[in-house]
Amino acid sequence: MKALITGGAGFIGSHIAQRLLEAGCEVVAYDNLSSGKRDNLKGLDVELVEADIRDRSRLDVAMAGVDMVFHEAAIVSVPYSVEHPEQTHDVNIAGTLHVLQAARKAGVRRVVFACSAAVYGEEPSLPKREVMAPEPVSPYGIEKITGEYYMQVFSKLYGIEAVSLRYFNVFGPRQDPRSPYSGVISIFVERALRGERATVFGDGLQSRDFVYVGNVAEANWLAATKAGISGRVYNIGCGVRTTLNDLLAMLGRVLGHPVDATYAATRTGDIRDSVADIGRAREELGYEPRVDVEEGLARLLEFVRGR
Ligand code: UD2
Repeated sequence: MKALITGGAGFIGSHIAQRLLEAGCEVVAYDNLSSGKRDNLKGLDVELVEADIRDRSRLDVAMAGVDMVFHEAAIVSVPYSVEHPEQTHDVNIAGTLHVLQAARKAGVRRVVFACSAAVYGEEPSLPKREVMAPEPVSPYGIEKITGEYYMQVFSKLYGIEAVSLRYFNVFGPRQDPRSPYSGVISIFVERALRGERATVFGDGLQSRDFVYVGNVAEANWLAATKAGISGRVYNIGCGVRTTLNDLLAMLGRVLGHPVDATYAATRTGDIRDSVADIGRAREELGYEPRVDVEEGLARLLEFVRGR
């Protein structure tokens, strides 16, 4: 089986690559290296195509003979989308349409789309369930729900099998900690190891469903291989709500010393609370988040220290 991963040299993409190789797939990573890195694929038997998802002709060539596509390429930052909505629209919506069109043209059997919990936005009830009406509060949220609608419409109109996974807050090895737009765990870990204080935007009582990247890679494999789920949407998290203050305490436990934090203003476009109901993924995909947050943090620390 041949698989193509857009954003394959990125954080999540490279973990999917690893999972697919374990399953015996031939893997192509399609990445413009804007945030992805060659290094993320070191030691993996993966063909890297260095190209942009907005480049249809390169996509068409790369899709030849591909059976399944994992569409991870995106500008993933909520605050960046607030500042640069036209650019994120272009990559996250137009880019997704290009990927779907190229996949359709090449006769790809199934596309698995990296959607996001950001689609729930202001919908106040917890935990988040897939049947709730999306209420995005950032351009990023709009872009991800649009991608998801495209998956569903392509599945109905053209018969291409398309499945969306709404990732909650993914963390783990190879997540880049160096940008202000990076995921909070990668930033906190990096700062803690340098003996620097973490900055918490807000009171630290905002909550997220942090999910270790290995669980997400497994969910992708299940979403690519389960029969009869075309057009479906699944939450992928742990189903556990962790506040940023809880996270700091947990990190302190794993590190063996407390992590100091400074509290600053709340970030524009941020949602307050987020936790997934993963019942549908459990039932229909057989998904189980085998690595919990604390174990994931320990694995991340081991990786960062060994680097
Ligand atoms: C994450 C994903 C996003 C989307 C969303 C789904 C990243 C980078 N973004 O957005 O793609 O899938 O989840 O809900 O993974 N914070 C601090 N200090 C810092 C950095 C962040 O307090 O130094 C706070 C931030 O204000 C927010 C929380 O931590 O309240 C999580 O921020 P994030 O950027 O890690 O993730 P989020 O939920 O905005």
